[in-house]
Amino acid sequence: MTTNNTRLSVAMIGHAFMGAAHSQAWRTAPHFFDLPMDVRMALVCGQDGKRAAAAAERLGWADSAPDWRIAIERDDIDLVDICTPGHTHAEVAIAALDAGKHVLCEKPLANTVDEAERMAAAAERAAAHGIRAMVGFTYRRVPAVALARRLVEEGRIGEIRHVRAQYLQDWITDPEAPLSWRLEKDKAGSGALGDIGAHIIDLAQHIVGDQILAVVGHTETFVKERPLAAEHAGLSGTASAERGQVTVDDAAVFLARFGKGAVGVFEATRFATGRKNTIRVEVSGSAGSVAFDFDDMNVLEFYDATEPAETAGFRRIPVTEPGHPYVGAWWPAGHWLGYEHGFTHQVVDLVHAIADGADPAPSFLDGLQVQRVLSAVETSSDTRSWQEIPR
Ligand code: SOE
Repeated sequence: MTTNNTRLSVAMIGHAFMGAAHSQAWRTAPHFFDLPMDVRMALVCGQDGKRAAAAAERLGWADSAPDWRIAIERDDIDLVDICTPGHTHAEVAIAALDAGKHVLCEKPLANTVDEAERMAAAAERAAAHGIRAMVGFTYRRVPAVALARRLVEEGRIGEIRHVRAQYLQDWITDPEAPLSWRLEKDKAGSGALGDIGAHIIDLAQHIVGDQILAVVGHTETFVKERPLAAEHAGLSGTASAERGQVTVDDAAVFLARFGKGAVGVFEATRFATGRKNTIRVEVSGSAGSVAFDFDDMNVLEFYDATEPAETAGFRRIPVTEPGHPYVGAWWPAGHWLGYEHGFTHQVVDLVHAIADGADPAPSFLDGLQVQRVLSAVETSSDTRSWQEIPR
């Protein structure tokens, strides 16, 4: 249901895994949430015109084009949604913002701090004209994560002491798994660190409402050479006879100090055999703890240290009540949500921010800060030393 005040025509760039997830969000949001704008899925762009046309048909876009520049040139496009690999983000986002188009950009914001700084500067210039930019750290919008943030904000767990965050996958444990673009530094920027480590950095900072000030870490590439991909490969794909160098990390681990004194332990890996997409964040405070596990994503664990010791204990809160963040728009209590709902919530929050003339979160500045943490972890690993995060 929309109130149809103003039209928002969207062009999406890229149509693979993330493109499909974003498409379902744009399709679904107006049907479940009262949006202040009339969203139109106007255009999808991809390098291969035929594949882009097929994606338009399959994913619900009105039109397709073989070049992202067409989205920038078209006057009827109000928002550009970037779902392509990291090396394209800066060029597309800056062109779109400079052309007066709102931008939603997949994470990590960029491949380097320099690119992220230029993107944040473009977002600041555009904001002066009412143009908004958001980075897609989608897991913030899982209701149980939003509830964790709310409880921390309300002081329910007191002063934050510890953050434990893990993002565990295993899709390249097999040394013969092909070398997809996610394993190439010039396309992806980094490996597990930027692809999934970026999510837990954002999640941790978001939940505790604080920023990482310094890190010490180690990155590792376990399998240094792999077969090249025989065909365009995302998380799967077939291998060719030729081999190539893996130029990114397979795993990254680091310790962190937060601004208000908390300490953090982070682990991001594509080699956690048996773990497909496990995200765990646990925060311990002076008055309690919260713990989130994406494998049980509709539940938030909460420990209230102010309860009498004889009955205190971690409680599983099913985050499915209408009063829980985002949940009221969906199903009656007890009917669980999934991976895709976070993307819908992301679109809903972005459309509201645009209509309200407010800065959406996470902003490009937030994306830049995460980029600085990623870069500091790499420098720390290279130099074997603690690294401060520039403010
Ligand atoms: C692959 O690791 C990937 O698709 C990431 O790129 C996404 O950001 C994550 O949500 C799921 O896994």
